[in-house]
Amino acid sequence: GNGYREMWKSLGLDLDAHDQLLQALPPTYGEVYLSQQDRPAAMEYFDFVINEIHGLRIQELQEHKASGGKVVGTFCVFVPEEIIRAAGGICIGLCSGIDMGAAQAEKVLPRNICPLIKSFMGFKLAKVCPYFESCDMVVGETTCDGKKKAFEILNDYVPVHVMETPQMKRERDMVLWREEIGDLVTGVEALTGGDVTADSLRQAIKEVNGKRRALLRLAELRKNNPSPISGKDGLLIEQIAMYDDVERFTLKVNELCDELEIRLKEGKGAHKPGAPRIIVTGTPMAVPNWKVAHIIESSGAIIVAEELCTGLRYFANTVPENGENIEEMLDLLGKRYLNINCACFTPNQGRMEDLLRLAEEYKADGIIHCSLTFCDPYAVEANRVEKILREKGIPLLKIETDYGQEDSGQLKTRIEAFLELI
Ligand code: BJ8
Repeated sequence: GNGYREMWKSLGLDLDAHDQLLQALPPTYGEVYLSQQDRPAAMEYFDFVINEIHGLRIQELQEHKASGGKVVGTFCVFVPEEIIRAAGGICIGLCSGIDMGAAQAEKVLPRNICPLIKSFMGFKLAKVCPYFESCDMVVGETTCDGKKKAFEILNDYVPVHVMETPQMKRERDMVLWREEIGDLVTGVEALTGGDVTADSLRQAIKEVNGKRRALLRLAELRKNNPSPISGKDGLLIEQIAMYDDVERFTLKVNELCDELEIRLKEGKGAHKPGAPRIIVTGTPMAVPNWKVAHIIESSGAIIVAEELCTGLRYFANTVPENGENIEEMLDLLGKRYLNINCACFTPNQGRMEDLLRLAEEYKADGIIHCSLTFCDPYAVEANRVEKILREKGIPLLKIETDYGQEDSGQLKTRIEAFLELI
């Protein structure tokens, strides 16, 4: 509401451009989310979070900053949130799923680049994202070429600490990654003025594990047939996980799971009996990118899992809590993170094994591979995915799309044809 205008102004937002952004969200949200029949009551909290997306949470960040705290933005699930928390900071996932400030972004970036990269640069240059403007530092990574090089430019506008993510997963890569983790500790400590101690790190690991376990509990419930929750709602929760308050979010996801367990006992599903069960895999679907999920589910299928960074890749593994001292804890943390199966790695066999395992565990009828336009790692790796799924007889549809709505009709036709076939 209007009560937040002063806050947005003090953050240096371009208020006119920001108004336009805020007007774009509600109609889409209403159409994609609020139109769903008989949603679990506990979804109310997540609706509230979206409704307050530039309000309450930003106010919380500002209060944290007013009492001397720091806010750190990230763009990749390789950046360990635990370290930022252990040093007293708040970690916010910044990657953005809407076309914003494209004209400004194109002043510093090529026209033909991944929409996720263009979007975060646009958000920064157009000054429309209060999360971005709340950040005291951003942590980047050397995953794909586009992001890696864009961080050099972003550093002109906000301090960026870049972690070198290896491209392979051998012993020597683990050694490099472990050193990068150590450097992040030093960098974050210098920013917050707080020490990462064995106690604060242990606590942070516990809290973030709690969040991941709640998400995993939700994912497990979706293995049921019928699934008690729509894939769109599942995706929404996974998106909110990136920036909401960790403890409150964990509590709310667990409350939702309690309700879903009751619904399951009552035989209530979120879809018609016999709906095809789909797993989506590929590039992240950052908030508010609901396009493909909405098309899939409004074509009569149910999405049962996201093999995405806004999905299982973010929470499928926890950090062992038995580290005895800080070095051991950082070792365990490093191992957990290097285990993530991003297409920036070569080879990326872990992702293929995961897909086969997930298809079986979630009883999927088909897999839809979605990559953002101009994303080479995922678009090329789609070939490996296709090969292994063909060997196992699992139907696959490959799509490439951006944040625009122009291709919605064409995507719907292709997705409907795929669903007919499986
Ligand atoms: S761990 S998937 S969050 S790098 S920005 S690679 S879409 S061209 S996001 Fe990612 Fe970390 Fe990997 Fe996950 Fe392609 Fe675009 Fe690059 Fe992207």
